[in-house]
Parts: sequence; C-alpha cells; structure tokens
Amino acid sequence: MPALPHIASGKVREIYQIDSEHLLFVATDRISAYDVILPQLIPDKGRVLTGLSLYFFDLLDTPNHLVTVDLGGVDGLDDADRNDLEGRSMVVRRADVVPVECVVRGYLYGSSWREYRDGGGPTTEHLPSGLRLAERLDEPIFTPATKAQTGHDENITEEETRALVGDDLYEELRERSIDIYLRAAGHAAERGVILADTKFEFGFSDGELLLVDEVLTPDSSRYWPADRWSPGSEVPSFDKQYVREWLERQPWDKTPPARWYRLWSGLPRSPPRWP
Ligand code: Q0Z
Repeated sequence: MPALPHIASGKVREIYQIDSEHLLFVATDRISAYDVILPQLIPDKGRVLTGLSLYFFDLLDTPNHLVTVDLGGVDGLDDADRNDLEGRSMVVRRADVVPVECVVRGYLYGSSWREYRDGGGPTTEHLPSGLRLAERLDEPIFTPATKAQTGHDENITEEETRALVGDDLYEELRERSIDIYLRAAGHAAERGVILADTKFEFGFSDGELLLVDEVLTPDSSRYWPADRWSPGSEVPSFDKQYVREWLERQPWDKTPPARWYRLWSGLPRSPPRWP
C-alpha cells in the first residue's frame, strides 16, 4: 500500500489522503463473505469493481466525486505503487459524507424481507400486505440505513432519517437515489439483469451534493439474472453466490478469522470399516 496518509479501511476498499481536497479511493482484491474477509485474494477483482463504478459514473452523468483515474498527478507514489494502484483507484473530491446509506429497493429481499416476514420494520413502512419473497414492488422504495456501532447497517425509519439530515436533504436524497436506481435498473433490464436493490452514498463538496463512494457494484447492489427470478423463491445473486455455496460445504463456522482449511471433498477421511 502506498506511503500516503491512510484515512479509512473497509472490508474491500481503502482510502488515502492526497491533499486537503482529494482522496485516493482504492478497491483491493479482497473478498468478504458472511461479513468476514477471506484469506485468499481474487486477482484483479478490485479492477473489476473500479471499472463498474467508472462505467456507471459515466452512464449516469450525475454530479459525483470522481476527478480522475490518472495517477500521474499524484505525488508520493513510486513505480511499484502506480503499478499496484493503476486501474483500481480513483482520485476523488473529498466531501462531507451524509451519515445515511441511501438504499433503494425495487424488490422485497434481504433485511427488508426479514422485517416484512417478522411483522414489519423501518423498511416496510410503505409496503402493502401480502407480498412474497423477492416480489417486485409497484414502485421502488427509499429505505435508508445507518452504520451501527457493530459495523452492521441498521435500517432506520423515514422519521429517524428526517431527524438526522433534515426534511429538505431527505427529499433530495430520496429523489436523487430513486432517479438513479430507475435509470440503472432500466439499463440492466435491457441486458437481462435485475437490479433488485442498491445503496448510494452522498456527500457535500463546495455546497454541491455529490454521489460518492462506489456505485452500482455487486458489493453495493443486488443483481439477479432475470431468468432465474421467480417471486416466492430465493434468487441466486451474481457475484458471491459461488463463494457462499462453496463455503457452505467447508468446515468453517462463519466466525472470523476465516483461515485456510484442507479442502473438504465431502468424502469420509478414512474408508468405512468392514464390520
Ligand atoms: C467514504 C468508505 C472505507 C471505502 C469516507 N469522496 C469522499 N469524501 C470523503 N469521505 C469519503 C468519500 Cl468517498 C468516504 N467512506 C466510506 C470507507 C472504504 C469507503 F474505509 N468513508
């Protein structure tokens, strides 16, 4: 990692300081599953993530934090750093990040489904009764969350969100988020992909509300192959489904740290004894 001041670590991403107005936003090759970072890197995964964010920043053409992917103007990097970082990094405008995760859902799944099934919660305030798992909603809903102390996101009500950010910013976040969701979901639908839900983050820079963070990546979004969707059943997600299913067959209890195990073939370790 470069010799720049380190600002923040996520499970997959790292943020460094370039100067008072700019950050270096880096996607690593780490992968997390069941909220735990796995010990093996996925070569160039971070470049795929960064490529997806860049693709959607370009497509959406909405005010965002991206400045450049050219590291030529970034001081304090040597050739090895540039080689490691090229393609997986964005120079971004430092913003004052709004303290709510702007989640938009077009389908009922994940934590929202669990709330709904269990009698309701913050995300189900505006939903009719009688919906099934993975059901398409009549219109997308804005269901913000906050970063809880545990590191897990916690869904919050409209009233709680309004109390956090104020009514005017609430309306702006909801309108921007739903508009972006609808455009991205339409783009995906034309390609046989359902964008079930996604999460945006916004921040202020020079008085302007910018889309920040990664956008519409499989880490921030739930993408489904349209031909595998049917309401009432679980849908296999693109991205980590293979990894989750493989982990299910390993002798790991999903508590950190994930470590290397001998591959478990599923066969007994010694032949059964002849009585
Ligand atoms: C985003 C995060 C982490 C990945 C800070 N443009 C910005 N200006 C100021 N702060 C941020 C951004 Cl994107 C910012 N995060 C969330 C943390 C890795 C994303 F460690 N934190």
